[in-house]
Amino acid sequence: MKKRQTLNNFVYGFLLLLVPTIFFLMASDILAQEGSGKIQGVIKSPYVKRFPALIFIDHVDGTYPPPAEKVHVSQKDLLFAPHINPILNGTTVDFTNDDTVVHNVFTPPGSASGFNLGNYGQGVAKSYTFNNLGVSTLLCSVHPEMVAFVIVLQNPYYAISDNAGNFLIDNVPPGTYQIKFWNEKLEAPPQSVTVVAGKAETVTFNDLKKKD
Ligand SMILES: [Cu+2]
Repeated sequence: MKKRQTLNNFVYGFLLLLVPTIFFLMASDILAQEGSGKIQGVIKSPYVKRFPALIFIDHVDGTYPPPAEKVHVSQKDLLFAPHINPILNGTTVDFTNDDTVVHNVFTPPGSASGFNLGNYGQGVAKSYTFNNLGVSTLLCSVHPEMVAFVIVLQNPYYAISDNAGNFLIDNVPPGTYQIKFWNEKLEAPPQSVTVVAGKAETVTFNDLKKKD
């Protein structure tokens, strides 16, 4: 008899915890659906398999402070990694030399931010804080084949296309936006999209031109 009572108490206790948990999860799901929408789409070009594209919202109302932690770009095996670096305005990037040879980091004319971190050897890290919106090309004066990109954004709503050219920007506040396309080889005009809470809007980029 006593054993059974203990079991009953356990079951009641479990239900007392479970029921509010279920309601909480349901409510938070509804709130998430009400609060935001998605932008999904595809880039119709064979180039995006080798050269992924960055899809981003030009401007979203609000302020989006940079992360407290630095972003890391490595120079390893004579490559910059990552190759494409979307960051929020004000973000500091640590550039580390993870090779045994000397590297350099500089941005050519036409970049949103102009800097040259000098030449430095293995194990050394140098930092730069990006305060200009737009694209900065990263080059190494020692190895002309090395190239990468930092794209400084106003807001965190962006995506990099996958192998098939698909992309998804999630948790977007409702509103009408300009969707911009950036790719190192291709260009496409911006598109206007209206994001509705709880819905996914589809954007297709098929008007692609090779950059000069
Ligand atoms: Cu180098």
